[in-house]
Amino acid sequence: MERKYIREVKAGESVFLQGWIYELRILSKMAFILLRDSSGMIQCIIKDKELMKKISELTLESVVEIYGKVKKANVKAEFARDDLEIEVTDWTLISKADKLPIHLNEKTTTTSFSKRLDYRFLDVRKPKVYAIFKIESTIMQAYREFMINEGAMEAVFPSIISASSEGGTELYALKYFEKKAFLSQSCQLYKQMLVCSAEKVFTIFTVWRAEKHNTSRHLNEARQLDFEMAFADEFTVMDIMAKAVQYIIKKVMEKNKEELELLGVKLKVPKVKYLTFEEANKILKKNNIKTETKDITLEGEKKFGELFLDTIVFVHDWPIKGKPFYIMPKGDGLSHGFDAIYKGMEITSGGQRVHIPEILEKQLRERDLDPKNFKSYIDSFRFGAPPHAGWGLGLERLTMLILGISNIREVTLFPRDRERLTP
Ligand code: AMO
Repeated sequence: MERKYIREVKAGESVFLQGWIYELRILSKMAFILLRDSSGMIQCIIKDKELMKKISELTLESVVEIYGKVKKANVKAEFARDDLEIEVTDWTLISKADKLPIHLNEKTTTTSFSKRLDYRFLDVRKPKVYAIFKIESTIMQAYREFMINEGAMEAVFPSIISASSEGGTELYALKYFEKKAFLSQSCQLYKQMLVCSAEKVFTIFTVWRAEKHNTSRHLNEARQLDFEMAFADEFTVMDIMAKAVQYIIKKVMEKNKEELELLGVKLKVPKVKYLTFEEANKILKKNNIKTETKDITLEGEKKFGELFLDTIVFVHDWPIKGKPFYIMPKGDGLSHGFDAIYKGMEITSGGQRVHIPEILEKQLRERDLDPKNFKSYIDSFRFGAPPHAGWGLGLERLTMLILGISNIREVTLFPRDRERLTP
């Protein structure tokens, strides 16, 4: 008999199911199993004397195969299908689970977050945790879809690099045979090199930042949704970024209705607002929020979340002092760089890039970086380089903000932070 997923079963049919035991209640003459597979959960009832004989072998999270008849029912168990149950005609234990180190069924007891992360491979079996990663999967798929529809080319870039792309202090150094190398902080230099041929480029890229502080919004290993486009300035790509995020959120609303309901999240497709850095700071001052000359403070980002609900706030005309060497200067101390703030947090940095070698060299020197270490990158703009612009959007930041989750580790399957290197 062909295996059926729990989501597919219909009243009246005989089915063969495979899955994990989420809940187990053994009475003297019958047993109730809540069986879970990747598609859902269903109540299974064992009544037959023969089938009850070895029932004590079963443990929570053991893997079983169940044959049974699907019956209409009115099931009250949380997470399980409420309309159907299985009358078991046969079952087999496939893989017995040891005593669980964390509670998956948190009806009465909860587990600390740190311990949950120690056993993340089990933690992800909890319906609400699983829902987060299903949504994150939709976010990545929707991003790909959007970019493919835009006519962008997906590319992969190296994760071992020879020089910093985002400032020297946050690098993980490693030995590369006789040379010194680093883990990539971004694919910035490479996406720019490719955009000079491919015009529109995107990738989902893992970045490593050796930031020492442990905060609820930083990871030492994070993912970025990157985009780069030729013959474009910052305004062209801010518009594309807004549309990408709107598309992603629409897809999550469409594809993850059940997960959003499970997590109690009501989503809205965000509006878009554009502010210059100066306008942004005026608004903050008016609201008694401290401002800085080359960045928006965390408090400021938070304030924008309150003032502009469900809105992507683009702050452009950013001071060049506050932007990396690859951002195009605009004169008057300003730049073609921008940040995007959504629900009170920066989700994206981007801008028009420098495609003129002399300006690049000057900006590198101004930041105490040696142009010699960037030779191949600078050279790539000597052979016909169009003006171009792009951005990097934090995947985990976007996921946590969409879901209203306050700690970035909750939306990271196997987070890497100051303390955590396993699992
Ligand atoms: P930036 O360093 O601002 O820009 O990163 C872009 C976005 O990536 C996310 N992000 C992080 N998320 C979690 N933990 C971290 N440590 C972390 N660092 C960054 C944030 C951030 O807004 N190359 C440029 C982008 C570009 O101009 O194309 C860059 O990396 O959401």
